[in-house]
Amino acid sequence: MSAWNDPPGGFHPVSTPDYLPRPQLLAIQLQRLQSTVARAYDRVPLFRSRMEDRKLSPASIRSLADIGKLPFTVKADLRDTYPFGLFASPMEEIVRLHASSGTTGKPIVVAYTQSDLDVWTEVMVRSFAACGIHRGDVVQNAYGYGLFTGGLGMHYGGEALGATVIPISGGNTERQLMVMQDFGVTALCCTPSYFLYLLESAKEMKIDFSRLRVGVFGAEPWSEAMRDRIQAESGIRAHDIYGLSEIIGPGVGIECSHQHGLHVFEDHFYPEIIDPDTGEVLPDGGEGELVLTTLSKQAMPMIRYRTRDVTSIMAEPCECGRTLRRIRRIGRRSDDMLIIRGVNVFPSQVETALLRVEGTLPHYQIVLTREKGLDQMEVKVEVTPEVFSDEIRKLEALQQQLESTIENILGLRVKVTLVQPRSLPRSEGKARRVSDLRNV
Ligand code: DLL
Repeated sequence: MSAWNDPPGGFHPVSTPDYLPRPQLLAIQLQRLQSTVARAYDRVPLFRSRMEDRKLSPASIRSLADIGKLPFTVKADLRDTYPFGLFASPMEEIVRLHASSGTTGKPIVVAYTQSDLDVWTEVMVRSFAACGIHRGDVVQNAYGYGLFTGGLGMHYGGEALGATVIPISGGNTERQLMVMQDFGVTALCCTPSYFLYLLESAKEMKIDFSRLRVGVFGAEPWSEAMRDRIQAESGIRAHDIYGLSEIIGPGVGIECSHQHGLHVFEDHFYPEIIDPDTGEVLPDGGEGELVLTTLSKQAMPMIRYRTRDVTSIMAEPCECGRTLRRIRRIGRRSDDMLIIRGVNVFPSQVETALLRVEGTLPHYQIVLTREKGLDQMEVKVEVTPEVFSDEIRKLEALQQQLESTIENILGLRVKVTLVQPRSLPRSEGKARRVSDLRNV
């Protein structure tokens, strides 16, 4: 790691794997793909049975193109094998667990060996370096610490780079701004929407953070227009960082100084783009769903994981000289997952919560708005006619019960509004449960 710890000026990017000649990179990918497939086949019953169904064995993978023969893995597989069914390492070798939203009441669980954590730290070091962050920088990490991968993933990367990391975690805007000003913060890690909120609050509080130079923003989609606004209003460089728990966490891909597509750390993650309807692999440049295969993960190898994120591969070389291919910024998903203040939410989770509480009808509507750049989520829920005629005290108790049940499942506090029976719009076809007013 010494090359990445060098002080500014002495930094030698050419010694990172970001600049490997493509043939060398492809050889590493093939060798790692073969050992990943062998590991998954030997140790994970679900992968083995799916491969056997297709009359495949690890020996069937002779070239990188052979990856197309392998079955996909989807989020439901993590749910169905909850909590530990996809682990390929014994518990004694697993040193960390994280979790992310599932589609119902239970989260999905992901595991790391020490070697997996080392890989994660390495890709985060390479991500920070690509954003121009180095030793001597003061990095405020406002991603949530805990089961969410944002906090700890960024944290260890920042420390290994040699930067000064402030593990402030999310929330408490006034304290964030005070720290930013008083500690001379030069780099900030948080969701882009939270940064907009910080900007607004800083203006109101007349806080000066002129030393801030770089933002490492991700965990939710954000547009080029939003970047322009952030950069113009704050004078910083705003970099997009992508990742997901199932694959590792933040650090799957990052924008370099050219801010034109995210370089994927292809020596650890193998990207493909498929047509979400047919599963057919699309050529470079075609827009579709990103599918990722881990190439070095031990505790939880993922074979052809369907991310549901829609993007395309940009195969043309980047001016920065990195040989890692890029993906376009992710603007949308091919499923109904919502991202509210960086938290993943499936409407089906809200439904699960409502079904746990008596007195409500399974008619609900999720309304999303944005106030001062911060996402707000309201759930309108129809109550039964009996409950509706109850006294106000009982209705208030029901509303509070719903808010805490939803918070338990989503990990997010939302506003619940009880409405009269039959007052929400009904649709004849597919129910339209989400009204997204964030960008209108
Ligand atoms: O959000 C990991 C992360 C933390 C990434 C901090 C970047 C920064 P999950 O909670 O598992 O992991 O959510 C993963 O969030 O499949 C995308 O839909 C979305 N997402 C993550 N980064 C971006 C991004 C983390 N830069 C899901 N642009 C992914 C758009 C993003 N969507």
